[in-house]
Amino acid sequence: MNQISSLLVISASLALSALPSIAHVSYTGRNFGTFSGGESPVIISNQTVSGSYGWADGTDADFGDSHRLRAFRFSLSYDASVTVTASATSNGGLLLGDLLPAFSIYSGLAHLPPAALDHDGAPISVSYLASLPGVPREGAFVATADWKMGSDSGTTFADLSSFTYRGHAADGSSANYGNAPGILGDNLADGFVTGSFFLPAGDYSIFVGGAFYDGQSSGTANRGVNVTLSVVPEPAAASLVLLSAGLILRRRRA
Ligand SMILES: [Ca+2]
Ligand SMILES: [Ca+2]
Repeated sequence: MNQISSLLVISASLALSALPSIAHVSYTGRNFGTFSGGESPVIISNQTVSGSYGWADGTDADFGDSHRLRAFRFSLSYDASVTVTASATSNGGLLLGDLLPAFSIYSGLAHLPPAALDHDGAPISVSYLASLPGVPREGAFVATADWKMGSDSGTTFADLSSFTYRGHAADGSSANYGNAPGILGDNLADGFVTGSFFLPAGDYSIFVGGAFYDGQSSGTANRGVNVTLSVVPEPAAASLVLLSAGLILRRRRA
């Protein structure tokens, strides 16, 4: 390789590493906030996912590329029933007519700015995935179990972000999401899916992506999606809130 082409290669790899971190796991513009009781449902509109298959691709043995999904976050101040709805949209003409949305919820968050953002290609992510038994992985994302991923700042596996699986919902049926065991479809492939989950207080990530397993042939163009979060305190937590409100009232009267 002559000097000019090595320079070209160096600048090309610099350009790659300088790619904006929006391609990595980021919650910017996708934070539902903290729920402490009584909030109205929150909708985050006009989001996109890349390709129609990202979620389904994470149901198989070689995992999936997290760049094909979008990450959302929320926090619960106490135990609650959480309903997540994902709905395909035209999003300014981006709808290609083939987004069957699916999502998974995990306890835990990716690294947040100003820390470096997590991605599948970070050296610590790659060495972690290589350490797992079984087939080589095509990415770090796992749709129906726990998974881990790190940033370019990570040096040991302890630096990885941990996503502890809490549940999922998928649009359609095995006709679109394939035959991996344990997938809960809504049996109506209509671009709409919803699911409810009892979750303890804590910080959560939602990864939303396409549920069309064989959709890789239709490319990675963006598909539009709206995501809604509705939080209802679990009865035990709700009665605790009422109880403490009652105690405050009694104290005030006294
Ligand atoms: Ca896969
Ligand atoms: Ca549906």
